[in-house]
Amino acid sequence: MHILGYSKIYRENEMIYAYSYIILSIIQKMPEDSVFCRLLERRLPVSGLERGQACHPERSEGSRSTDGEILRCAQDDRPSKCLRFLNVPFEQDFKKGETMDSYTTTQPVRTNGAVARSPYHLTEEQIRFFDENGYLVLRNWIPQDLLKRLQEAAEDWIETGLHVSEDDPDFEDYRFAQRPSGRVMFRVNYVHNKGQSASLELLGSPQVLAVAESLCGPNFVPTYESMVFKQEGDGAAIQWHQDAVHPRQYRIFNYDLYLDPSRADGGALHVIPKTQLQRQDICALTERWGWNPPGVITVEMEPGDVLLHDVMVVHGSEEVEGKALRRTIYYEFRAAEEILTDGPWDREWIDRRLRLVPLALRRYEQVYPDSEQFAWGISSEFRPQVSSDEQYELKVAHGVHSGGSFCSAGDRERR
Ligand SMILES: O=C(O)CCC(=O)C(=O)O
Repeated sequence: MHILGYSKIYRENEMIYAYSYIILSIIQKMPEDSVFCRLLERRLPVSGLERGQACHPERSEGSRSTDGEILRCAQDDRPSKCLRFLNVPFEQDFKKGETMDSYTTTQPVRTNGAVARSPYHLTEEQIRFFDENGYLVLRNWIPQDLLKRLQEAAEDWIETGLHVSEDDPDFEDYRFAQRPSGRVMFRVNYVHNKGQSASLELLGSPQVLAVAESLCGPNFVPTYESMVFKQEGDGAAIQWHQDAVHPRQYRIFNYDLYLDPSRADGGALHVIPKTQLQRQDICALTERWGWNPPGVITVEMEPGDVLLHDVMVVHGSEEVEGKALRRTIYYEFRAAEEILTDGPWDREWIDRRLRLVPLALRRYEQVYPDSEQFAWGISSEFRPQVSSDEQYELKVAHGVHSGGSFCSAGDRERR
């Protein structure tokens, strides 16, 4: 009885597999322009705050770029991949903000029995989320006293930039753009040598360095430091782009600290999760979707919130009218091993950049002696010797940059 029952179920299952196999084979052989495929291909509506499943980068079919890759989104996957509907989770809605908030924490979290090394290190779950989606939000990450010092420093940087003379050696670090309304400043590069130590305190804080160590390992290198801002009333867009494109053997990320609120109706940053896996054809993406690609999220932030973004995740911000001041400090980090493997800088440059870390640690300890300090675990082969000329050490220029992906050279300059 038992054996008979079993073999009956077995036979039934076999029948189901056989039927499924036949149906799959038939679908597989169907031409992509068949009625059945076209029925499957019908785009689902993308509206309001809801977006479809995030995008999958694929080789371009209609791209103007010959060797380029194009963003294929789940909704868009269906036309060219008739069969994909069988295994692509389709139209898995999430609302703007939802994904971000569910991965927001200021608490140390236990994962797989392991405790994050400090409350400021990322947990395994957070790292996994970052790797899958290309971004992670850390809410309320920077303490109020440090935040206030940074806000004051930012005011000073902007004020200095507005009056800097052309013969100042740092003149080029204050970046301006020509808008219809006139010339506006939008960026300050190399913030550490701009007369305010708050940027160095931030760099030396465990809130920054533990995150850098979590994503880049002990030999993390602070590779860029700038402030990007939109002056009050300057609502110019920052077009979709990837900051830098690299072979992805290591993580490279930007640490974006918000000094002001950034809201959806005020030109907040848009991110297209999962686009970080390869170079994207930004022109094709922009042409096809404008600011509404499926899966896009809008990253609403409060002062003290931090967005970590993979330098290859596509991001940008829309033009808005009557926008409030919105300042973001961007620190980029790469592993020393990554730079040695992929360039574009050499070992001496890495050493100069690494010398910023002990300066920053010392400054942080001077200003916040009672706070938890970051224990720097850099390997001995990379540990730098700090010189006594602090002002000289504070600006380590690049000379050359890793190429990103933009739709036009103008966008590269504006970012
Ligand atoms: O702050 C923004 O709106 C975007 C800035 C940006 O993406 C960049 O400078 O690379």
